[in-house]
Amino acid sequence: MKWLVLVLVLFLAACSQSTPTGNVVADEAQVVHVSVQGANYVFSEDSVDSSRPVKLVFDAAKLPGCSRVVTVPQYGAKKMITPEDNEITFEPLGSGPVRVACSMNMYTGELMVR
Ligand SMILES: [Cu+2]
Repeated sequence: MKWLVLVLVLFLAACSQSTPTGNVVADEAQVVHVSVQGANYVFSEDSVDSSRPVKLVFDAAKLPGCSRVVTVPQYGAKKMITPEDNEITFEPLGSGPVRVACSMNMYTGELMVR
């Protein structure tokens, strides 16, 4: 009888492991690191996928002057980047370039969404 219980327990354990626990991977944000070179925002990825959220992580130490005041106009985002608060997350509404600019439009960049 004991072996039957053991088999049952192992069977149930195997079942619970193969049961999906939610679409975690699909909802996981794509992390893109952002710094400034010259007058441009430079992204660590050439492009991102339109099906998942995008998390822009700014390197606060590499944002000169007003490039710290970042806007993502298409997604209504504006943030003063600090070392403690350096992320902007958005969910792509479709494919195409997403513009990133400082609030005065001196520093600009485009991240391609595919
Ligand atoms: Cu500016």
